[in-house]
Amino acid sequence: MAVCASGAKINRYQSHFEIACRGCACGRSQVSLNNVTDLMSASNKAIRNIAIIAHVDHGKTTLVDALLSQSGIFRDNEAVPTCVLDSNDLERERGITILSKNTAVTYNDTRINIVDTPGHADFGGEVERVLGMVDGCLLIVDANEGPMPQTRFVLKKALEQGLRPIVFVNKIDRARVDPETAVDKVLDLFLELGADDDQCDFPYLFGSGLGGFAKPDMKTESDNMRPLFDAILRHVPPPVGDPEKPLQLQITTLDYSDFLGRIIIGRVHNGVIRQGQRATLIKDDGSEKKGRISKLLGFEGLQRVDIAEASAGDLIAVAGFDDVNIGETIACPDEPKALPLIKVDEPTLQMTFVVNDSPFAGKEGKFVTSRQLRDRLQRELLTNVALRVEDTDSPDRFSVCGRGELHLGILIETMRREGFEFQVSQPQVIFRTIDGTPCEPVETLVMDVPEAAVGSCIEKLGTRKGEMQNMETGADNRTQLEFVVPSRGLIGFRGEFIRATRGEGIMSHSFFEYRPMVGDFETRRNGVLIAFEEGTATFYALKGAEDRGQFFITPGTKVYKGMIIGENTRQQDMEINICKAKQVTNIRSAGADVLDTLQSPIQMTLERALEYIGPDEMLEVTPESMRLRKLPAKKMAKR
Ligand SMILES: Nc1nc2c(ncn2[C@@H]2O[C@H](COP(=O)(O)OP(=O)(O)OP(=O)(O)O)[C@@H](O)[C@H]2O)c(=O)[nH]1
Ligand SMILES: [Mg+2]
Repeated sequence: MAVCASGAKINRYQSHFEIACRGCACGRSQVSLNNVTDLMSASNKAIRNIAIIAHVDHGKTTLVDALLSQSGIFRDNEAVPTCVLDSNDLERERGITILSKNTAVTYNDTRINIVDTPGHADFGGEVERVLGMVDGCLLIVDANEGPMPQTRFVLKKALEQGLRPIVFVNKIDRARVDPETAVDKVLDLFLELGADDDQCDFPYLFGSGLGGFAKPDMKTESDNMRPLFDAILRHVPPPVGDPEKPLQLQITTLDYSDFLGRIIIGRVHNGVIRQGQRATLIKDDGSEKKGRISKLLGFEGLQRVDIAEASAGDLIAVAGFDDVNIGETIACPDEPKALPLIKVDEPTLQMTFVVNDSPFAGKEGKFVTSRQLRDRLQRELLTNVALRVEDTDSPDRFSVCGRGELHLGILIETMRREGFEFQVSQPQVIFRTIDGTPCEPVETLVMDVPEAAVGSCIEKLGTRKGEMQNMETGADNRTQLEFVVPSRGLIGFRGEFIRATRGEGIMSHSFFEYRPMVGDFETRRNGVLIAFEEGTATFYALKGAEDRGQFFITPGTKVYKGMIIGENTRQQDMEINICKAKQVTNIRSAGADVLDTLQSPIQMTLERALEYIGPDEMLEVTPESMRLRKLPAKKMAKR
């Protein structure tokens, strides 16, 4: 945020014009939003750029569906899937947004460029990345839940950018909602985050993305989204930027098409960009590369359409430059001037990716070598802004840092589906030294649990050095607990939480800040059951060892010596022979074999395995399977 001569903050849309700040006595006149609009070129007036931000599942993508369909971009008979912007496979499977995406609708002759963002804390980097390209944001809050940890994170980032959010209290179609209290809580959050007077005086609406309606207050009847469209036109300032200045386009998203190659998505901050023109790419190290804009595309609903030119303030896609990174600038070749690079928070979690060296290595994957692994990780860095990849002293191991287990988990799952085979180590929290003090990341954790489970949740977080911030008992005998807890304490906590609440609890957490280390604590896990030799697991052997613990495998699974096949009921690890077959004799036994069944095994999904894995263990990931393995003592010593 810019600061004027007397040190007061200047709002983003004002600072671009170098005009006076609000409520300050530095001598320059105050400028209202309408004056700002007058200063715009005619083309800028007809554009609004807005990001949709919220906590996970508060209904961002569903709201975009409603905005798209009510702006009339779909044909009447067109089959449109729900959450149409969640277009990649993993997003559809999990029902979450992972990557932020651009779309645009036209309302009253104004183009509204909309950026949908992910709400999950691990993808916070995506939100930070796109906030620089918009002039306003729509903060969605669930009428029932109110602001949650990630609401706080995204709002903080938006306020830091000088944006003035419009608040949309969503899901009011549901029973027993309390929308007015949600607005009060949002105001508290604004105050807590140090919003200025103008930001605290935020416009708000009530509505339902699913129901497709918005209204200014709870008493009014409405069956459409027009009040929201109107609020966007009224409260989001038109984009700033000078079309007369030399071209400056900042790259915020990268995409790829087989036909066009690398596609760059970003905002034209200044100047005009034309199809076919020469341009200069200014890299993050300051070096310059000349090229040509081979394709210029604008957004229209879900389509990207050819356009001849775009001017300052618009969000567009271009092709023509291959070797680009997020944050770099495409500028006018005669006067190349870089925009400041995009800054995102540092990662908090580290994992080591290792070439697979298990006894079953190379059997199932297409890409298995260290070079292939390294190239793939480097490629990911181009688009994944919050990720860091570093080489280690061994050519077979790479240190990969991300924003959480899900962030890294999605990368692992994507690579696995592409045919990669590799191993990953237990996720480790990244410590930092701040002013000479060793610090660790802490997170805010909000849990909604049945009353009966409150005691055990508090106790479990106590042993993990969590500090309780708030406790509220709501309707239906459910209690909301708020904690600040070291990220270390949350690794592996989800499984315990599900057990403690018998699957009825809801928890969500988001990075809060770095704090001085709180010392060691133990997060106990039972020992594991380890396969004693290579072979195929048999029903007979599994049945015989059933009282040892719970298995992760079924009869017929191929195992090797050192592979983890289950969890022991005791604290120690135990090797067992799981491939024993029943002795076959040709003497008929008196009683017929009783039809026997095995206890159902624990399904080790990727996320569960990442939470479960211990420090001397590895998770082997291949396109077909996921296996946990105990590292031999010799290998551990090498680590
Ligand atoms: N009752 C009701 N349910 C809604 C409404 N809007 C969204 N939902 C439901 O809430 C769930 C989450 O919706 P999404 O639109 O995927 O939420 P999101 O904020 O985009 O989620 P992420 O992108 O993963 O952060 C879905 O099951 C929707 O059907 C609403 O207005 N009313
Ligand atoms: Mg979404």
